[in-house]
Amino acid sequence: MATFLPGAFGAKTAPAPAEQFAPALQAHHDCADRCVSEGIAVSVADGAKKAVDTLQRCGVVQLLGAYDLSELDQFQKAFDQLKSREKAYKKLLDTKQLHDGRYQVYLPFTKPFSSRKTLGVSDLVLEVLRSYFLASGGSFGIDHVTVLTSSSGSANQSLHPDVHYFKGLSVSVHTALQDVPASMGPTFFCPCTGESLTREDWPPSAAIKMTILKRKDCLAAQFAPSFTARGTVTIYDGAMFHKGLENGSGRDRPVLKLEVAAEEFAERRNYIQLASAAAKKQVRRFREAMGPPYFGESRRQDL
Ligand SMILES: O=C(O)CCC(=O)C(=O)O
Repeated sequence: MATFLPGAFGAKTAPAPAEQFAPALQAHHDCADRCVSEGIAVSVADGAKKAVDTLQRCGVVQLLGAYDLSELDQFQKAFDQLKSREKAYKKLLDTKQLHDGRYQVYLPFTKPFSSRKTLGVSDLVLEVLRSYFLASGGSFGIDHVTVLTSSSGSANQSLHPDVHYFKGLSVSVHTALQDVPASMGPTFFCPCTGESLTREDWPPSAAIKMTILKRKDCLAAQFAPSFTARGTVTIYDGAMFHKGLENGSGRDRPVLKLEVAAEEFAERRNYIQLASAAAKKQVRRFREAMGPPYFGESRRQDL
């Protein structure tokens, strides 16, 4: 890549001098240091503004107590029922797309899964998504929803973004279905990464991305929560670098994984191309019900 890029801009183009990126690199370090030292957890009482600020700054935020635990019990009951219907469950199972011991099951568009709150999108989470997607035009809707399991013994993943494009196009909303201690291998993040949508910030953010890909490691401070309580909702931008850590706990780590995309990005990305016909059918139904411009909701007047 290093030899290809200068050629792409013409044979005589000189590479950008390293000092040109020095202030942006310092800003990246400062940003990651702050996210790690202050943490990325926001309580429901702190409100949407703090959550949006953390998501915009760090690329990730954890909302504590954002999912009502009695509703989560209902979710778990319905999911256990789905698992017991072996034939239906198998049709929705995807063992191809995820790596290193992880697999996922697409949820059917049936009650209670067909309610946005059941998917982890409380009014607070909806407000956070609305504010976050404003930077990329304001329109957003569901891409797909699964339960992702990092099974016991799952290996460390390599660092990756979920989408190889700009920030603000795809967001993951992960609800912990069980308490996740460090031994279960939580998701690890390189805060403040992902290519910037703004013209001035794009060159250094792309340079940081290339450097991380080459090093296979964060360039600045890194973050993995030491404990994530059941019902915690973690929201992160799909363009940021992250990886699932090794699950050496002896128990599976299931997460309700909802991906939300800007405008028609879900169609363009086509994440579901490897999914079964049954899974694709359910995803279409979710997209019809919770698609752009506002996750299938008419916007409240007071927002
Ligand atoms: O296991 C995790 O925490 C993250 C999984 C992930 O990022 C992936 O499979 O792409």
